Amino acid sequence: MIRTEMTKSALQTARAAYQPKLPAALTGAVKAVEGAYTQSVADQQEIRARFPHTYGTPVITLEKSNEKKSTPPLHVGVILSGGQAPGGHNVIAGLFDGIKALHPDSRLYGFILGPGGLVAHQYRELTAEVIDEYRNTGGFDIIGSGRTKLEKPEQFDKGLEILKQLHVTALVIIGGDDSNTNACVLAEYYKQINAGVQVIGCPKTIDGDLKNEQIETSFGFDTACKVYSEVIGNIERDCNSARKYWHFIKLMGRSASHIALECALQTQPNVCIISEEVEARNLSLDEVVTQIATVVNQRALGGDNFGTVLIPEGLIEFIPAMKRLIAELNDFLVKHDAEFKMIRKSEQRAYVISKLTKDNSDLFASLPESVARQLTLDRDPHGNVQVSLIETEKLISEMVGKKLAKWKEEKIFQGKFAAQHHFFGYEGRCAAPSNYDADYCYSLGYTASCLIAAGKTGYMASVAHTTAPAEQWIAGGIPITMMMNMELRDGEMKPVIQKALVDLNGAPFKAFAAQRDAWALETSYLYPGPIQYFGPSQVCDMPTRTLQLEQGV
Ligand code: FBP
Repeated sequence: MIRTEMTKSALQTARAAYQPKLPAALTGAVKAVEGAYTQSVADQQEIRARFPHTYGTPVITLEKSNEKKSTPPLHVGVILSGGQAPGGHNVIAGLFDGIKALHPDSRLYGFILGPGGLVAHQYRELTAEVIDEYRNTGGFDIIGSGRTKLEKPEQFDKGLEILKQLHVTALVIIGGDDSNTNACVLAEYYKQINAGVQVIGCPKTIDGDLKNEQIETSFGFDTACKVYSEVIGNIERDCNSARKYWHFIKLMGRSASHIALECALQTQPNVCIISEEVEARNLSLDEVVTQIATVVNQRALGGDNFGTVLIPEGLIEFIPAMKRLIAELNDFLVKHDAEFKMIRKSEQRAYVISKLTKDNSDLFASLPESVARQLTLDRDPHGNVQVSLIETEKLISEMVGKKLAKWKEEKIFQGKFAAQHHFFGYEGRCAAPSNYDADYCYSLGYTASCLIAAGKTGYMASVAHTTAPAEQWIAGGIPITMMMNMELRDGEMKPVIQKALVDLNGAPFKAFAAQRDAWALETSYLYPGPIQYFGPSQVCDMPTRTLQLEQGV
C-alpha cells in the first residue's frame, strides 16, 4: 500500500521548496533538432537486423523555439526499473511538469513495482498532489521498483492492453543498461506492430556504468558516492584517531568499479582495488591479497598499524580465474538446474566440486563456504551473480590476516593487524538527491517529455555538459540502438547496451594511479563531510571528481 501523505523531517520540508535547475533551452517552447544519422557502437549489421524500425535514427538536440506549438493532452506511463538511485522522484517530477507544460490536461500513470506492474496492470495516477509530496526526495517509493525482465512479446502485449485502456501513448522506462536494452526492444516491438506507443529510456544506476560518449553519467552516482565518501571519511578519521584497526570497506557497483574509484578520489584511502585493473593485469586473488598485505606491512614499519581499504563489490567476477569458474558454474547450473536443486544443501558443494573441470573445481574447493555457496545461488532476473551478497571484504581481510600471520612467523611482518568490516551500498541508494542529481534528474524527466512531444521512440533522454552551470546543459535524445553491441547472455548472443567499465586510460583512473602510492604510506585522508543542500555553490553543486576529470575541469 503506497501512502500519499507522510510525516516530513525538517530537511524534507525545506527541500520540498527547492526548484531544480533546467537547461535554458527547456525553459520555454522547445524544438527537436535532428543531428546526424547513427549506427550502433559495434555489430552494426546484426543490431540493424534486430531493430529494423528503430535503428539508425538521428541524435536529437532540444533547442529553444520561437513558436509554441499546440500539443493535445498526453497520457504517459512511467516505470522505475532495477536498483534504487537517488533522484528517481525528480525524473518523474520533471516528466510530469514537462507534459503539463505541453498541455494542462496531460496525465501521468506510474506502474507499480517496476516492469512487472505494466504486465500485471498495476498502476496509480500521479497527480500534482502526489508529485508534490515527492519532489527532491530520495527513494523510488512513489511507485516502487522491481527487476522483472521485460523481454517477451506476451509481456509486451499484456502491457499494451493497459496502455490502451488508459489511452497512454508513451512510456518512460527509468533504468540501467539492462532495463534500457529492454526499453529499446519494447520500442521496436510497439513500432513494428503499430501500437501507437512511444518508448523513452532514462539513464539510472548508482553504479555509474551506463555512460558513453553521449550519456555522460547515470543519475544517482553523484549522490550515492557522496554518501559513501562521507562515511568513509568518518571511518578514516576514526581510524586515524584510534590507530588500531584496518578497515575493509566493500562498496556497491555490481560490475564496474566507478563507485570505488570515485570514493577513493574523494577520500584518499590507503588502498583501493579497481576490478578492471585486476582483470587487465591478470591478477590472482592471492596477488590482490599480497598487494594489500604489503601496504599493511610497510605502514607497520613506519609505526602505523591502521588503514583503510576500499573493495568494489564486483571484484570477485573480475579475477580471471574466478571469472572462468563463474562462467562454468553459470553454464553448469543452467544445464543441471533440476538435478542440482534435488541435492541436499549439505552435499551441494561436494557435488559441484565433482562436476567442474579440474582448475575450476580446485578453486571452488578452496573458497570459504559462504562465498562458494553464494556462487551457486539463484542469479537475478538478468542472470547476474548477486555480488552484493558476497562478503568480499571479509574474504579479503581474512586472507590478508593469514598472509600476515605467515609473514610474522617468517619475521617479515612485525606489526599488529586487527580488522573491521563494512559494506556500503543500500545506505546510499535512497539518499535525498544532491543538487547535482536533483537538477540532472529533473532535467532528464523534462527532456523525456520533450522527446515524447517530438514523437520520438527508442531514444534515451540525455543531458550533457553537466559540469557547466545548469543553464548551459544540453538536452536531447540518443537512439538506444546507438549504444548497443552483441554479447553472450544466458548462452545466447543478444543485443545489449555496452556496459561502461573503468577505463584504465581515462583521466579518473590516471589521477588515482598517480597518487595511490603516496596515499598507501602517508595518511592523507580527505574528509568530504555530508552532502550539503544549502550553502555556497562550490560546496553544494560540485559534480563528482570522475566527471570533472573526464571533462577536464
Ligand atoms: P541497478 O544496476 O539496477 O541500478 O542496480 C545496481 C545495484 O545497486 C548494484 O550496485 C547492486 O549489486 C545491486 O543493485 C543490488 O541489487 P538488489 O537491490 O536487487 O539487492
